Amino acid sequence: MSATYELRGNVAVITLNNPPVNGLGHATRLGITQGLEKAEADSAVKAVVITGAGNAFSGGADIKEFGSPKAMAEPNLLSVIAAVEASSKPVVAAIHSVCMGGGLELALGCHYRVAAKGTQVALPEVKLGLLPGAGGTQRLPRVLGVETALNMIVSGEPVKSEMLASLPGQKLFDKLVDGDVVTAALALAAEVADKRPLPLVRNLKAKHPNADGYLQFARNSVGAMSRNYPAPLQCVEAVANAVYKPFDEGMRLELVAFQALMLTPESRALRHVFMAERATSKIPDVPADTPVRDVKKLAIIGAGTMGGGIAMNFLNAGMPVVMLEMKQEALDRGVATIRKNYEAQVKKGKLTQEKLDVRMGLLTTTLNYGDLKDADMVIEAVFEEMGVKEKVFKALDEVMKPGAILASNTSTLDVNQIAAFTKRPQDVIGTHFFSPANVMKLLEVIRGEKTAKDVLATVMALGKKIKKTCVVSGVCDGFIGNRMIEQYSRQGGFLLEEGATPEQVDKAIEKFGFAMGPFRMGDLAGNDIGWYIRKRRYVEQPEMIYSKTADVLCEMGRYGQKTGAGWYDYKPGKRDAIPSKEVVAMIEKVRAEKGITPRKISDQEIVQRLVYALVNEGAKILEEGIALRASDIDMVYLTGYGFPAFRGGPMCYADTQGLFNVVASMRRFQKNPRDDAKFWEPAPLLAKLAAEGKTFS
Ligand code: T1G
Repeated sequence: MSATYELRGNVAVITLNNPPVNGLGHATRLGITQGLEKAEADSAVKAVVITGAGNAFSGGADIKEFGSPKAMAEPNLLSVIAAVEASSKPVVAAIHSVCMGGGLELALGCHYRVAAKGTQVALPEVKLGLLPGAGGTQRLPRVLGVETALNMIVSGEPVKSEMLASLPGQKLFDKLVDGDVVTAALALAAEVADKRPLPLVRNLKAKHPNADGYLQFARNSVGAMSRNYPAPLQCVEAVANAVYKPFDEGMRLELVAFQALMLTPESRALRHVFMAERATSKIPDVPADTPVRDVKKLAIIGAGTMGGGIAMNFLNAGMPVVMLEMKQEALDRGVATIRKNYEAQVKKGKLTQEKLDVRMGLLTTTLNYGDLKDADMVIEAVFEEMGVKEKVFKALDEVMKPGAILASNTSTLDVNQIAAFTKRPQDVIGTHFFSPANVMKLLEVIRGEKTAKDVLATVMALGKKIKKTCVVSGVCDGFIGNRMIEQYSRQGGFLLEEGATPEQVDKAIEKFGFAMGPFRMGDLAGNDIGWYIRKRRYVEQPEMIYSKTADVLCEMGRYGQKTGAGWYDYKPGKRDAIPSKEVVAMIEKVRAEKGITPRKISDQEIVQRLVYALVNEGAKILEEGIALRASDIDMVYLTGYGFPAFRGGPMCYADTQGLFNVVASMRRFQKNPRDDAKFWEPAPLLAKLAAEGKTFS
């Protein structure tokens, strides 16, 4: 049973026991109601305490149950909470560690609540495209006030119990304790055993000194934020009901809204992302308990933008870093940049001066490879050219101690070839950070053919320690993300030749939810980066056709913001993208040279051509075994390329569109008078899944 029952004197203790976070799955809910019935029937029992085993009171409803009949099977969470409220004996919640979602709603149904200091308290449902569906929107405002409750519900962010307990007039916690919360709850239970009437949160009032004004303000500010998915605004309306409507009416409306949101594609996508994020660390042939190597000290080769950004991740985690460059001025520049980045954070109040000093104190520099010998791991972030990598890895092979991990930050080059430069290919791995490396969450962990399992496990654990989303990739040109973005960019160029403008393409995909379209992104990152890669590809993969527009743009010296002009024009010192007549003229010239008569292209076709290009390449990456699972590909795009989370990632989005429909669109694109019709031949895996009516995930 996922909840135990024991008597402690004349108090019944019901302990949720559904590891890892006491998700309120059906068995756990049943365990609670059966415990309450037992306590009700036992005249010796004067009070009840509910708590959670292990490291959580409860992480909320069991997300893994969503979509299955079990999720709403009786006793559903509303029935459990009603049973708690209906108990004739006081029920005290003993809250600790994590009290989230349905777990907090369960606690709010109790008559009393005792919390341990340091407990993470949240109603995070909005992050799943939902709203609290078991009374959270009606009860939390009644114990914390409308403003605090609404902020928690709309943000979904956890708040420490001591912060909430310190709020004037709060009625969420009756006691906040340092020590054992169950002991404190038992003591409170003894105190209130005979006290009547039993306090019910539903009988309190949801208060705000200027409810009308505040709620209107909330509607306006949240409305702007929830442009793309309905949940945040629904949260505001539900909390407004707590102010203006009787409790039971507010509960009824909350349930209607919750059930409607549960069915939205946005919620399905966000729930997919929740599970996808946690699936990335699961590597079929590397068990979770694989022993990892002890990595205490890092060496970083290269003090440029990437090297400096990478170093900051480890300095932030309190790990000493030695940075190596060929010239002292490069080192000085790199260290100064790191210090400047930290100083900017201090200015914004995101970092204390003391922490800045600690982090800078962990950083040392050197011009000599010999000084790296005591590092446990080295990451090279030198120029993206195989000859340079060869020199670096041969030098590292000479000086690094046995068992040290040798990692390359290459973004596309062959990690197997790099490993072969050393006598220890089993210790070589790819760690592809995304710029800015100290900000972007994605870390592609490139597993070479000879990479040892414990090296992979070590790097995955280290990635988690520096708060990265680590996705394992096999070795291919561009790994997962850059290989797919190549097809996305190609389609962008073809769309220009066929009749679209950079602005129309960017606006269409930004309306879909991308933070930035391909052309604004190119101008930001630098159009010359893609130009360099294409020049290499023209030699290595002559069959890969590209639009000429991007090359002509670079030949015009329009590298983007860094040259003051790219796909767009820019006023000096400004970042606002201004449509460029010169670029339009260039595109028209390319069309004329290719004999293409421009046509009107719909936003829908733009979005499909860009996103389905990712899907088709992703399907190939999947069938080649480069990615372990479709949801890993989603995580690469969500955390490295600005794909909108409420769409779930390219593969999830294709599933929601129906793979049959995706393939049908690709067939239509094949009829385009284009020279890349063969690209739109659906990948075999995609065609197979579509024919069988299946999905990627
Ligand atoms: N249900 C099922 N499994 C869960 C879960 C949950 N609510 N929360 C976590 N897990 C699993 C997770 O999949 C992973 O499993 C393991 O626990 C460790 O997670 C009616 C309907 C609680 C702060 O949104 O924020 O209540 O991969 O790696 O870093 O209003 O998990 O090991 O197999 O994240 O220590 C609302 C979501 C649900 C909380 C712990 N609750 N969880 O963080 O561990 S909706 C949430 C978290 C709801 C009601 C509605 C975090 C955590 P595996 P982890 P962590």
